[in-house]
Amino acid sequence: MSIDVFIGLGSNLEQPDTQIERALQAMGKIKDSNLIKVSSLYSSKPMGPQDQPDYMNAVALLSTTLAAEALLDQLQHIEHAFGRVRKDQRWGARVLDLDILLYGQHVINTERLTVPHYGMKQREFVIYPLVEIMPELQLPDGTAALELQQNLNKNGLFVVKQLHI
Ligand code: 5RU
Ligand code: CA
Ligand code: CA
Repeated sequence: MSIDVFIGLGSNLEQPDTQIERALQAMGKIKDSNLIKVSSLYSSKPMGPQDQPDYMNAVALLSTTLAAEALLDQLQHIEHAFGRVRKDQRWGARVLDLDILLYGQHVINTERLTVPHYGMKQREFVIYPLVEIMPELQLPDGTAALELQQNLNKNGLFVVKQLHI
């Protein structure tokens, strides 16, 4: 049985649009998984520390039979392959960030993984692309994604271009 997983992609260093497109290619090769759908590419103002470049963000739907932590291993491998390095500043600029937003309707709280992603309900750069690809989506707590979107300002968020799987 496969599980629908929503993954958030973010980049604000070294040609972010190219990083996101290449990350999607890499995600398409994850074992025991199929890339089903991807949102448009969005430009967004940095949340958290603001002394960093604007971000490119997108959300993808992956269907997988991998366990959540095995999928996390795959995503972290891709982040490292793209040259992501730990910097001093918390929430600072990065070449690539891949977050598991939702893993089916599962709620996960382990050392390595908090799902649903803890900040997603407040982040326009997550909720707008999520609603774009799955307008009928409900979170495990019963919240409708569309309802969250209606309560979120765009805060400068805009569509840059279409992405292709
Ligand atoms: C605090 C508030 C910290 C919101 C973070 C991204 C946050 C970002 C991203 C944009 C971060 C985590 N801003 N800020 N896109 N990641 N626009 O992917 F998100 S750091
Ligand atoms: Ca993130
Ligand atoms: Ca992350």
